Amino acid sequence: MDCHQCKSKSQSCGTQSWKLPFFRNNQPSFSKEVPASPPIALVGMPNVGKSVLFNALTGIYVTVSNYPGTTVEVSRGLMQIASQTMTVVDTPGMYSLMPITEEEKVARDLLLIEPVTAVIHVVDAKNLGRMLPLTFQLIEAGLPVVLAVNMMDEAHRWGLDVQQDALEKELGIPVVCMAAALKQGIDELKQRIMPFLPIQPAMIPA
Ligand SMILES: Nc1nc2c(ncn2[C@@H]2O[C@H](COP(=O)(O)OP(=O)(O)OP(=O)(O)O)[C@@H](O)[C@H]2O)c(=O)[nH]1
Ligand SMILES: [Mg+2]
Repeated sequence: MDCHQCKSKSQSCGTQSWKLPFFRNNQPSFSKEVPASPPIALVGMPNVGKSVLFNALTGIYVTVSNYPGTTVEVSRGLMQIASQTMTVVDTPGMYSLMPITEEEKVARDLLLIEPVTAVIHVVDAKNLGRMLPLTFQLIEAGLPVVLAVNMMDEAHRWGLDVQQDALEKELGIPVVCMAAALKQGIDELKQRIMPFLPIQPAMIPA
């Protein structure tokens, strides 16, 4: 069996695997042993809907623990995407990659010190101008960013719209317009994350 982490042909490269508890019959069937691929990280300013999106993507097996050496809580959960089980991490709200608070430092460390498979930058569609500078910082840091323009329901109520294609072209990254609280755009978001996954769908035996 190939190791998903280091691509070696050996049985084990020493990377960590999660052993999951048994699930009830009516719950989606995750493989019991999850490859320790780097997580997909949800980042963004406070109050933009990261945790609502985290719950919409995961919700089956979630752990909450303090980030090592801090009192900052970090939630990790599992998401099923293209037949793969990926870890999703919900980071504390951050305004910039140059941290001021302990929460921001944890969010920065989760992105820049630990490896990530993809970074979902969640922004409030009503305040794009205020939030895009962090998108640029994430892109400049070389991170694999997908922009989730959330709260489109409220933006529409305010008479605002977002030109998804134009934004995507300008930024050069995938952009998804969504309303996480209404579970709108979740499937499209998963589709746009797929190219970043360690194993592409075509490589998974039927
Ligand atoms: N109308 C609307 N409200 C949303 C949407 N997504 C999230 N919310 C609301 O926005 C508020 C903040 O959501 P959270 O998920 O707690 O935001 P967060 O980014 O995790 O905030 P921090 O943890 O403080 O950084 C909540 O009241 C949500 O119900 C959405 O798509 N539409
Ligand atoms: Mg939150």
